[in-house]
Amino acid sequence: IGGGRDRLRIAIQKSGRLAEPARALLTACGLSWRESRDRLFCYGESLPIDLLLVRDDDIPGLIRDGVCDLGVVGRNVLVEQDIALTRTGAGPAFAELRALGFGACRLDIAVPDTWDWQGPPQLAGLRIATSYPAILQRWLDDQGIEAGVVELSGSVEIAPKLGQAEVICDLVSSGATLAANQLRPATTLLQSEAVLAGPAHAFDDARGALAELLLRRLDGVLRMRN
Ligand code: PRT
Ligand code: ZN
Repeated sequence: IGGGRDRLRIAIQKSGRLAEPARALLTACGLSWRESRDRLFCYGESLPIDLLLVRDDDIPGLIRDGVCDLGVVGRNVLVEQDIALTRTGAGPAFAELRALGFGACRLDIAVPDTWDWQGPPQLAGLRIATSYPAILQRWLDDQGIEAGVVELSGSVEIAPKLGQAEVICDLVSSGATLAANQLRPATTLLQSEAVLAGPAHAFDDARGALAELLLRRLDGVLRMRN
């Protein structure tokens, strides 16, 4: 780490929603890899661009620590960790280099479907369950609303039923999960999709040219897909 490297290392999700499309996109950019035995690290063959297969939540931290140079991650995860890091005074940690056109979802406030939704001020004094406390708190601050933020790592949609919160703030794509829990989307905090993330500052060694080459190819592939 540091001191310059001549290979580029990209973190992608090991398994999950973004894993296959991320790999397919990089393959379409002309990258190929030699599979390693532990299948966590893939050595780049056609170009000196390697893959690290990890949990999506670890990707921003790996970029910040310089373990990886770039990552494919949901904007929701990137923004959440960027706000959290910026708060600690370190300054913006990440750059969103490209939106990748897959993994689309929204981070929504959802309320019980029996409620008559009258707008954000209705949330004042309530408890909101979420896995995205930093994005939610920033939005509440912007709106000038004081509400309780209940951080949960999963199963946010059942929090109202369990009495942990009155409303939730969670990712939504089809809306089926909300409907199955007698909730409905009320307002959107963030439009998300998979993005190519990098550090806030440009590379000052051979990785800079590699990253530029990749971005040029990526732009070509994304143009053909749209
Ligand atoms: O193991 P690892 O930590 O890597 O994976 P993970 O389980 O944390 O992530 P994963 O694979 O579930 O999601 C990865 C990324 O996909 C997210 O960070 C988002 O950027 C994106 N994405 C797109 C989604 C969804 N759509 C989505 N629908 N992530 C989660 N969901 C959830 C949603 O919260 C809801 O509970 O899926 C459920 C079903 O959604 P509906 O509205 O279609 O019913
Ligand atoms: Zn995750």
